[in-house]
Formats: sequence, structure tokens, C-alpha cells
Amino acid sequence: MSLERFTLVVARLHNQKALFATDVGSGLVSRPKTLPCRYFYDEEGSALFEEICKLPEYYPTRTEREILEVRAGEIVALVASPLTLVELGSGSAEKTRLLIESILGRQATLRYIPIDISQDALKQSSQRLVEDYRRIEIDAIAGDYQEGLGRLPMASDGTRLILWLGSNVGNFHRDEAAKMLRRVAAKMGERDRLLVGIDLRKNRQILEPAYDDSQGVTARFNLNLLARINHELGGRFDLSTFHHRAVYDENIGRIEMYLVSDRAQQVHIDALGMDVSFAAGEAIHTEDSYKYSPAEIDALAEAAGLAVAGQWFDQRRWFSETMFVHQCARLP
Ligand code: AVJ
Repeated sequence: MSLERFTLVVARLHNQKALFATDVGSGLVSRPKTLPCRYFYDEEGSALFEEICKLPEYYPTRTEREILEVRAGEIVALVASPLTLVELGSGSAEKTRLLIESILGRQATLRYIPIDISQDALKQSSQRLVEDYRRIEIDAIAGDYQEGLGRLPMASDGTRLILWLGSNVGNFHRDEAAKMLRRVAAKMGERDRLLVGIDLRKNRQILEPAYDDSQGVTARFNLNLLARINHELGGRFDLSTFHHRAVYDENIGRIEMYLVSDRAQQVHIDALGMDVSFAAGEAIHTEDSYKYSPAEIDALAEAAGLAVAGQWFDQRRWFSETMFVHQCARLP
């Protein structure tokens, strides 16, 4: 039975509901108001994100897939065999299949450790993977990056390829991204490799529609955060009085997403015993999505104590895959 090849541990360290309440409360009293983007991914939000990935305007998923389709063999060849595959923020793990197939082409079995904040996404994707690949064994970890990394076995036996795809790194401010990579690096041995998918700086005419699509899926994804507060914390947000906004700040090199109140209003949140006041046109900042130049990727590596061991682009140079190693590691 395929189930025997799939285990899931829940690495949640905190009471999630209490943490959500605390984060929402402190975000909505800050000026400007903010909400953490990690809370997008409840069951509905994860499904909406999968829909975003298929939108004509949302090029990152398709472009990263294109790079992996062409380069999976080359990428995997830079890691010693046999390897264990680890993935941060695995989501549906659709693109991961390209690497899995390449790896299974050179080793008999594969241990895959996906880490994701969404337990639903982990169960679904893992179930499908064990059904489709008879030689894979999955030890999934449900938790955020920190919780997941804490559960990783030490780099004692064997080699690991750690994946952080989809430009998930883009949600971090640049210095926080370097800190996060440092934390991953601390888990890596000399032979281990880290492959990071990073979206590149480009024209606003391409970027803004990718985050404000014509079918309004990204708007629903963003607004779902308010729906989640309504469901889980007894919020009284009227979703029809807020709209989605996405703007590219070219100097900083990031897309910023907001939920904008169409009118002056007060919103009660039961679980917080709190009334939140909005001025007409006042925005809640819900997400940043940083874009990188190749030089900024080099700077990120340097700041994290890592070296670039390989790098691949699509033909238009819209997206990148970078393989990082410890600065002290010998390259193959
Ligand atoms: C999952 C963080 C990579 O920033 O492109 C997509 C999230 N937000 N559309 C991104 C997202 C709106 C996505 N990441």
C-alpha cells in the first residue's frame, strides 16, 4: 500500500489559533496596517494559489517549470548520489516531479522530505507522489520553515539536495532572506546543495498584471485573508467594501500587495474584542514579493555565507534557479 511509504509529522510548536489572533491583532493596530502573508494558505487560500499558478499573467510557475524541464539533469548532476531530497514550501510539488524523475534515473530509491505550512497541500501532494512513483518514500513535515528545519535530521549520513522553489524567498525582505538562507546553511553539510528558484527584476508591464490578473483570482486570494479572519476569529469584515491592489516599486524591486478599504468604517473582531477603524482609501499591506537582479543574487549568497555553484535561466531571463553551497565546500 502506498500509505506505508508516506508519513507526516506535525511540527507545530505553538497554538496556531492563538498565534493567528496575536499576529492579526498586532498587524491591525500597526501604522500602516499589515497582515502576515503566511496566513494566505488555509485550505481555500492554497487552492486559490494553485489557480494563480495557472493564470496566463502569472509567469513565474510556468517559467520555472520551463527551466527545470531543460535543466533538471544538469542540476541533479551537481549533487553526489544517492541523495535525499528536502523541500521548503513544497505546496503541490508539481515542479518537483521534474527533479524527482531525474534523481530516480540515477538512484534506485528516493527519500523526499517536503515541508509546508499547509497540511492539506502536504497530504494531497504526498499521496499523489507515492501513487505515481513506486520508488519514493515521503516523510512530510507540516510546519513553517523554522519548525520544519528544526525537525530535519542532521547532515550525518548521505547527501541532501534542499529545494526552495517558486520564488518563495521573495516574501522576505532582502536582509531577512539572507538570514533565512543562513539558517538553512547551518543545516547543510559540505556535500549538501541548496537550489533556490528566484524571480528576476523586470518590466512593470509584465510584473503588475502577474499580481493583478484580469480574472480577479489574485484579488480573491488576497481578500481570502479577511474571510479567514471572519471564519477563525469571528471577524465582521464585509469583503465587498475592500479591494485588491498590487504595485511594483521599481527602486526597491518588489511587488507590494494591499487590501484597500473603499470607505471609512469600523470592523469588529470577536476573538480579539477589538474594533478596527479604517479611513476611506486606507490600506492593509498584505504581501511583498521581492525581485532580484543577478548581482542581487550574488549579494544574497555572500550575505548568507554561501557560494554559487550553478545558475540557470529561461530564454527570456525572467526567472532563475541558483544552486548554493557552503563557501568552504569543494565544488565537484
Ligand atoms: C508564493 C510568494 C512566490 O510572490 O509570487 C502570488 C505569492 N502572491 N500572487 C509570489 C503570490 C500573489 C507568490 N509566492
